Amino acid sequence: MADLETIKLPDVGDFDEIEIIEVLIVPGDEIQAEDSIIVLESDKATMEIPSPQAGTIKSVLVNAGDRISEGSNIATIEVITAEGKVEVPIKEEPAEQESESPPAPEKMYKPPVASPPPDSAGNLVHASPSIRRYARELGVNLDRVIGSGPKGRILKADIKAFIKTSLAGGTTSAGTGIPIAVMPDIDFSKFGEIEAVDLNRIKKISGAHLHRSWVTVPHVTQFDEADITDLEAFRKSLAKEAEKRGVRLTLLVFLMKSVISALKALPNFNASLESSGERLVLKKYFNIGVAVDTPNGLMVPVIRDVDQKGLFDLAEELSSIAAKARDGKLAPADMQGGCFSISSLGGIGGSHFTPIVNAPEVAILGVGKAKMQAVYQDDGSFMPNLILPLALSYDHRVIDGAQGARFTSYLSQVITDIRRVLL
Ligand code: CAO
Repeated sequence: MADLETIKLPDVGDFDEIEIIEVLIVPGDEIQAEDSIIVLESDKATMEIPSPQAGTIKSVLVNAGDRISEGSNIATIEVITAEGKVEVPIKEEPAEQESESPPAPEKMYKPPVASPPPDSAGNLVHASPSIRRYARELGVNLDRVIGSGPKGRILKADIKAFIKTSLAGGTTSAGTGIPIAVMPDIDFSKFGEIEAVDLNRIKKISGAHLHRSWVTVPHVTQFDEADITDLEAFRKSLAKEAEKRGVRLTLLVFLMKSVISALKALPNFNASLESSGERLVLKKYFNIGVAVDTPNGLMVPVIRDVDQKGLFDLAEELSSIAAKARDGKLAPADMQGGCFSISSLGGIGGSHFTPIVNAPEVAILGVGKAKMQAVYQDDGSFMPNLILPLALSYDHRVIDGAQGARFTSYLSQVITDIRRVLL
């Protein structure tokens, strides 16, 4: 006996109108319970929705790009009942498929990628079924292709470019024209016990972004220090007031304000270079990206209009956006519109490090952990002062070395005497 049932979107958590980025089934597919049928993209992560039952897909009621909510119809399925197996149905053509994409009626949810590496999940790759089929036909492992489409989606052109560079002597150019030898796959199990773990989606996306910035932006990092003895005393004097307001006033909010002063004094730092490399877009607004360490990896939410906000408001916003990042609830808009980023590792430890510019921004400030140091005074004595390590990485196409040093000197002066933010 076979029953026709409708598969609906179950409760997927605190989401409404969530976008389908991929449909993994076509009419005629015979699937098992728990086989993935569609892929949804929430604010920051993808979710595969499994079929609750085994059977044969009769019709697919959604398309990639649709937005659906709990209870929305996804597909109809002829389920196998206890009485017997469903008859193998005559395969239908999909009702509404992309013109290029009526996929072969083979199962699309577990693509047999040619020679996949042992850690290949295959199913987290952002690519339409037709692109998956195209890749399979050409023996391309999609895990290795960097997507240039919206949200990192892999396009046909990306596969062609991948094949081209692979054929050109096993080299890849990361889009730069610079041949780079491909890292060979090594079987590390020859040397000892290993475990291969898939990178999550956030790591894959941020990794591709960081890699692009690293190879396309000529970086220089300028190191400096700021004496935060007075600032720390001031911060502590505000601790009670902050507590009453229910916020934690950390050093970072003072640094955000100080950076705004420096951006106003040196406007080339609040800019982006057009891709032609011929024009600089100067920004008249002051949004700061803050690197947040989350269980899923690095995320950089943006705090808007920092110039117009007070310390307590900024502290509140920083803690709520950092919590949102850690809970995986950032919306794409929360990470857009940044002018300059700060990566503060001071709460963790370490001194100077070289942050990677968060392109298309042109500079980023890396902050290390402040330490008490003996500082030479004009009268010949030494005083124990609290010294904060600063590192400014910048795009040398836009910022000259002299400007870089001016920025950190100016910033250091403002941080050392925070009253200067009023200037
Ligand atoms: N020196 C000494 N102490 C510091 C400090 C510094 N540079 N920066 C922060 N601290 C102190 C804070 O003041 C706070 O102390 P109190 O409890 O006395 O107030 C304590 O360290 C903890 O601070 P915090 O890290 O929780 O808060 P924050 O506002 O400084 O930072 C956030 C918030 C979200 C930036 C931080 O939690 C974080 O995620 N940092 C990691 C960023 C990162 O991963 N960067 C690398 C990106 S590249 O891979």
